[in-house]
Amino acid sequence: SNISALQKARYSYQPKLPTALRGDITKITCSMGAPTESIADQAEVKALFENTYGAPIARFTEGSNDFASKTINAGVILSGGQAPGGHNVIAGIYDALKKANSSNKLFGFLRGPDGIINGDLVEIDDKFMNEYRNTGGFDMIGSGRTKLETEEHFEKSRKVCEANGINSVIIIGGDDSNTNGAVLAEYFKKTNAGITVVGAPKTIDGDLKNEYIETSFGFDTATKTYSELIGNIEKDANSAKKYWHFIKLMGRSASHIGLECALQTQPNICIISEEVEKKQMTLAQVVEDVTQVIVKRAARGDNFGVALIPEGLIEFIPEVGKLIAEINDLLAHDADEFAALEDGEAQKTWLAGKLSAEAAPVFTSLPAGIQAQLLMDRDPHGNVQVSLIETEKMIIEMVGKRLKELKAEGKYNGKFSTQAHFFGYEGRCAFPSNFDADYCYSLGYSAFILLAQGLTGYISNVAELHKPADQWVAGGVPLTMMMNMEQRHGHMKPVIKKALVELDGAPFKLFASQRDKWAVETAYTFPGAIQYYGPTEVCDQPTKTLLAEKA
Ligand code: FBP
Repeated sequence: SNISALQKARYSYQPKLPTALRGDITKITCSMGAPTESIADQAEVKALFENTYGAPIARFTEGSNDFASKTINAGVILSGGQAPGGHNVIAGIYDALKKANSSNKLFGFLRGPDGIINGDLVEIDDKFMNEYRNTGGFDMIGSGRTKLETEEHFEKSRKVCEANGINSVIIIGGDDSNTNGAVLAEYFKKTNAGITVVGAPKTIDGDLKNEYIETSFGFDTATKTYSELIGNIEKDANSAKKYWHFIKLMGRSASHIGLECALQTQPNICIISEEVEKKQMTLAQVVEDVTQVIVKRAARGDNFGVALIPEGLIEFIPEVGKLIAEINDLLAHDADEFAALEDGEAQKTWLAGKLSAEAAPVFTSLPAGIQAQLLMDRDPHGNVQVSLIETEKMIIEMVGKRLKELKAEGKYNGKFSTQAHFFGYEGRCAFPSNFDADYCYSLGYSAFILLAQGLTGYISNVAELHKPADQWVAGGVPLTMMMNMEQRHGHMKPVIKKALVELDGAPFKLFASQRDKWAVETAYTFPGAIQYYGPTEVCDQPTKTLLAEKA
């Protein structure tokens, strides 16, 4: 069979629920708070969400409900990149829905938002569900990056739901997908479609968080997976003492993943993109900082180390960010001219003639390989695909060059042998940690209660996550509350604000207070592999980011 021993054992893991969600599901009710406002641009957001704006925060308490007398048929969508725990959100919805009324049905829309638009769906039954409990990945129903955002999409979705008797939709996704979920909820309400929409916060990047959402699911498992590998590499580096390892870490934009991994493994270097931007650092300065750590360690005879580099770095170096924006514009406007160029060299020459006086020298300073990567295919939105750019190799090459100069000046006398790594996809589909398994199951369970209560335009919410699961506080938060207006493709749009690393936040401060020591000394820590069974302090710990934020 293709079922590993661990997968088999995980099938029987019973995720932990907050106390309020244990027991008889017909004895749970929502206590509603006061009307809410969006975090900014209240008048504009309110005008766009006439029917759903200002809804109260919901918290679950003991009471009674009419779930047993209702028939709820729900459809679930997995949207965007994989994140460990998605299947458990579905399991939480499924179990709550069947407990409330065994004739309720749960459908899975296939391959992401396309499933609801095109009417590709499958009914989930016990056997199908049981094959995916506590497993990683999104292979149960698939995912996709189509954005559910046009009126045509909404109308098609309405028809598909009507044809299948579906009266509730759950969107498991990141900030964009949940923003679109809010717009869909508003549309359904405005058109009296009788379909409610509830979201669940997903992304390994950890950038869907705010006052209410303490973390997005998947971040815990992904960072633990990367930290295991980083710790192992640190051990290897300190054993052989001959390599500097440069590790690029996934996370399209924010550096939460890098920061969390640094707190878990205490590497010599961890670049935080948000700090680079705040300090308006040039690429040369970033390279110099890294170089100086290598020089200091070499002076102690340590010609080895580990450096973490966030995937989004280059776009946060102001001058490189501007260069990329210029290239994006040029490629979009003069696409035909560019396509007619013969080869990479011709492309570079063409570009050199078009770039501004500010951007041209930045382009020239980049290693040839990176120059070529900046000219590669764009994503459907015309953006550079940062996960394809080998930033770790760029840093290695530029640092190597700088070290040669210092050597010639007699300021460095070490050896610089390197290894480059990229940790990304390997963290997105691991078996969810107990934390993510419990959190996701609770999110799914909560999502069902919200929609059974007839609430729409909400995101499922589980808080107090630094405490043991029985003390978690569950409920729902209206999506409009998390919105502000931002410029997107030339238009002002309501969006859920993306959370970047805050330089005055506790996790960054903790890192900043230690990093000079970690830079020079060898202070590595070795988290080891995620443990699913054993003592609580080994198996159920949330991330260091969460613990620092809630301390
Ligand atoms: P989501 O924001 O959709 O959760 O995806 C996150 C992510 O894993 C990023 O960290 C990464 O940059 C991107 O997806 C990679 O996208 P793709 O899977 O399309 O290569």
